[in-house]
Amino acid sequence: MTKLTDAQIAGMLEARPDWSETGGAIQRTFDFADFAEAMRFVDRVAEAAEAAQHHPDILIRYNKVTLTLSTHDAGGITEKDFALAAKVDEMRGPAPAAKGPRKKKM
Ligand code: H2B
Repeated sequence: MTKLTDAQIAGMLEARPDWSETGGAIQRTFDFADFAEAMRFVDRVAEAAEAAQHHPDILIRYNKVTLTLSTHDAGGITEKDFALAAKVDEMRGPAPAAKGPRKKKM
């Protein structure tokens, strides 16, 4: 699997507006009601990762889960990363629009 070019990455990010490129990886943070809901999501991500044999770095911070995806073998971002990002987006749906008072930050 070959690394995508910067132009290809920019094009593919247009289809995944909640993801951003950070230092040779793509990243999205997901918000949940609480820790338990975040952990259920992580469990589903783990299943999708195993099925794809492609595994995101996962940062869990109470009700927030940050997934970071890169293709180590290729030394950058490939279509594999965007394929898993698409799968995960399907599981979660689009980022909820900001509405109402925000929960207190950690
Ligand atoms: N996950 C991620 N995110 N990047 C990789 O390059 C990668 C992986 N490589 N999971 C996989 C495993 C590879 O080591 C196995 C052999 O498929």
